[in-house]
Amino acid sequence: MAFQNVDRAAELESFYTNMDAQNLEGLWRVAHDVLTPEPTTVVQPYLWRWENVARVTHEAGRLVPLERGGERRAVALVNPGLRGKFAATDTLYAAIQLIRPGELAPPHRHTPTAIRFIIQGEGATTTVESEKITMNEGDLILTPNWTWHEHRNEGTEDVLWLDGLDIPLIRSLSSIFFESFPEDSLPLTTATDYSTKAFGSAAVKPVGYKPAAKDGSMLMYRWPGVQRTLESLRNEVGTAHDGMALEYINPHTGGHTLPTMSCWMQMLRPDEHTQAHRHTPSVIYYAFKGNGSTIIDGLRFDWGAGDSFVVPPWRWHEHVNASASEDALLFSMNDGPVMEAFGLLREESYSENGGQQRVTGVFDG
Ligand code: GTQ
Repeated sequence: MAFQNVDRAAELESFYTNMDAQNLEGLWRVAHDVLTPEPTTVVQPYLWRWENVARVTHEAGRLVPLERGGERRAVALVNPGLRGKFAATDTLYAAIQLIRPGELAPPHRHTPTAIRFIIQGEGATTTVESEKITMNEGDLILTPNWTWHEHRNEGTEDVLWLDGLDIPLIRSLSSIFFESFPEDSLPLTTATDYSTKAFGSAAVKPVGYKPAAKDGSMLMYRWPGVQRTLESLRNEVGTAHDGMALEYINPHTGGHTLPTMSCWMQMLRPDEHTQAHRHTPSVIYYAFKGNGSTIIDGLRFDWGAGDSFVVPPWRWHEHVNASASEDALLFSMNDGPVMEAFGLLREESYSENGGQQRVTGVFDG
């Protein structure tokens, strides 16, 4: 009997070696790694301090010219769990982009979709397809999948913004296409800021309006309107897990910001401390105003204006405004629309300890 077992073990071993040589693998050997009871990810919760990111971005401004080939002066936030992947989460990429006075970031288009949240500086514009859009602090500007776009700084100061793209998702689908516009700049056949004129105030649109983007997305959202909405809702209940949270919607469909990404602005009112939850979408946050903390799986990430941080999929998290007098505003993007489209959107509330986590450590970079 023992002899037979040894025999069988030796036979199995050579069977597996043989399978491997033929690029074959048995599910029974890997099932526990593949079919996990819950999502697993190498993405780490992480925070990038504004001070460090800004220093590097300005150094790049001094050292790195803006030219075709490199395309953009964008400093990417690389998740330590995804080194070499040029990604902040499994699906999302974020970067700080700098454009200096007089510079043109050349026209191009690509299948990854981009969002830009303006951080600092006046006088820059983004042209999307044929419409030039002025960029001011707090505005959100979209360049949907395969739309031509270029950026210009026509002012006198450096302009910085947060780029968010679905590059990791589109790469994982091997669907990256990229094309340079054959001329130096895009022809402007639509009025400057036409989208703002058309969609800047009430829930109306010009009769016969056709979205410039092929996927029907909106092109821009102005900060003053978002700010007014937050202010109007200040004394309303809001959400349990995210404070007073707004999603930037596509006014043509009422749906998410973009087919692959949703953008949010959250207001945490003075002393507000949310309940913890976890969900399948991953989120990249940018602290726009104020100071606070986000507790991710017990680790407290303290943030101030300009800091960016990542909440990986399916990790417990809750937010705290550290101030008793000031609001804290968090801009964020998430891959929820993809999750929803494929029936993968799940969310769970934290039920222990009154719905809030015990802090077991503080993130120190
Ligand atoms: O501004 O078009 O951060 O194409 C990465 C790729 C920005 C852009 C990025 C891009 C852009």
